Amino acid sequence: GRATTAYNWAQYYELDDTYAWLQTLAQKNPGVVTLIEGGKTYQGRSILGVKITKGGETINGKAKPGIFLEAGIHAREWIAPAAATYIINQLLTSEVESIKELAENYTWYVLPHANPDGYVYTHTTDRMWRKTRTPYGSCFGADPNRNWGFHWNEVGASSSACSDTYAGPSAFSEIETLSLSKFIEGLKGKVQLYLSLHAYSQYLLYPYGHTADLPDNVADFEKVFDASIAAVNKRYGTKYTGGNIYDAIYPAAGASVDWAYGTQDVRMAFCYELRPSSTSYFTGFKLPAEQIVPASEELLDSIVAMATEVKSL
Ligand code: ING
Ligand code: ZN
Repeated sequence: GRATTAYNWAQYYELDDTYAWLQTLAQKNPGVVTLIEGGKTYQGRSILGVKITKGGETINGKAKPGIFLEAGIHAREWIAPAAATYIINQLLTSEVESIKELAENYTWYVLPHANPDGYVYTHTTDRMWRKTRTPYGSCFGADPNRNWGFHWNEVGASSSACSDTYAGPSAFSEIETLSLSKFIEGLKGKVQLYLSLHAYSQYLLYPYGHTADLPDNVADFEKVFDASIAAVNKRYGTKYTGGNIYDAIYPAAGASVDWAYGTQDVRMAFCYELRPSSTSYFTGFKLPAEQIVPASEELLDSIVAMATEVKSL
């Protein structure tokens, strides 16, 4: 429902509430927060996000490297957009030195809701909805994390429109992934680190999903991975595992991180599967709202470590 108190992280929000909050942030932080439209949806919504340029777009006369973060590509994984807005807020307000540096040393592109139609549907009709809402015969939606144009539909995706992992009729059949990919292409040369937030199982994953072959810079991925899962554990003892997508969870082609790494000049791309750890399918996506803050705090700890490690490569 409509927010009656100030936007906070003790509850999950509907799409419009978060979009209104993003708009307020842009108004209140001129020159620092710029609204960005990552794309459009089948039902005509905007994939709204923010570009954060704290202290300007350059550092020592050079363009700052970019960190791109998308969340909510899967509608039911509510912790992902909530953690994304938590990160936006921390980047803008934290007095903690490491977080201030994270905000000031990078240009941030954050899109909390990569699948707005699906997210709205989880609030109105079906809490367990995952896909977009494009009609395909008597079924709806393609999996927007199987629809990207890199080794599309080769493995770990379905050709049945009724499946939760439907790859779509063609690569980028979904306006959400097509328009978002065009937005990312427009950032060519600017993104050093690509992050995708999902839930659940407490995994940190890197390419590839379509093959067991490892990326050529797998040694760098492993270094960054080790530092990141050590950092996520520090505050509350939360255990993450993971590795390359294909071996660590399951073969899956057409994911956003694979496309970013495989087709763009992005050398570091990770997917977080946030809290909870493995539990039943029907409770895993319903992380209690009291856990939004701790889950997001440890995630930000992990991203601080990740950025430090990426910088030293
Ligand atoms: N898991 C991811 C999925 O899309 C994944 C796992 C991540 C696959 C990155 C490919 C690339 O199936 C969830 N829970 O969505
Ligand atoms: Zn997901």
